[in-house]
Amino acid sequence: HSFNSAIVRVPGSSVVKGLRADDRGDPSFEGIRAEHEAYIAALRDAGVEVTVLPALEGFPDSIFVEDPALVFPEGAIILHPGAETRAGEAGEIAPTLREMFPTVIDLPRPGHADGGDVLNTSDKVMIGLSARTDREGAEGLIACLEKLDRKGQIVETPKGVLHFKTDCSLLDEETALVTHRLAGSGIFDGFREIVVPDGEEPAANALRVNDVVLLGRDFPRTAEMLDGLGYKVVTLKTTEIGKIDAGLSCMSLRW
Ligand code: CIR
Repeated sequence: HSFNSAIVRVPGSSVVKGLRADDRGDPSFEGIRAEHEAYIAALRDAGVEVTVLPALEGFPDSIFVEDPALVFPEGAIILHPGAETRAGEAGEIAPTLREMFPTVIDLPRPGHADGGDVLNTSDKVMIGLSARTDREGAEGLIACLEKLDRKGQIVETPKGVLHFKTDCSLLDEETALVTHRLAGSGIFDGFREIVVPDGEEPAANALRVNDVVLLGRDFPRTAEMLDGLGYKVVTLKTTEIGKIDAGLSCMSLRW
């Protein structure tokens, strides 16, 4: 979890029409912009050099750059997002990745995979099956990972949950922050599991960056718990992006 570099994309005004499972009303554009700016500042404060890509008005969800690609220091994989309105985001980010990475591999079609379903651990890359990531996409991704000398493992995303990482994140190499519904699933056998308090499920999509853990500000009980365990917690407002089902990992690609 030591990162030097990240890519983000600024939101366009179309972001207020981003996809969501439950409509709680459109988020405010100004609110999203402020949350995104604070996120970039937090990455920079954590020692990350951030490349900021321009807004794409034609793709309301394109601020969530984690989904159309997967990056490692040695190479990048261009994915194939499972939501129809997001599929074109892969082609939009590809030229930047081809410039920045020595190796770039394309996920074979027609499989689908979203980066939000992918959790990179020290010895393997977990790929959660979901409404966005199908078996064909997950298997294709395993083949791409092999070309980068990495091992992939297919896991189940809890039912009704957008992405695998909606419900989990790694706090360090041995510790997973998970929701109650994911805890005890066996997926994190061999890890220490820390369960987010009931009612704060979206807090599980935290983001460990170097020596800090970025956490949504609306989850005070989780913050207090992690603080008590000795983590250096930086809270960020995610109220508006939360209305379009996003947390902290989805707004950047990191390596
Ligand atoms: C979507 O439904 O695709 C976006 N509204 C939210 C994507 C969040 N991505 C992520 O957690 N990796």
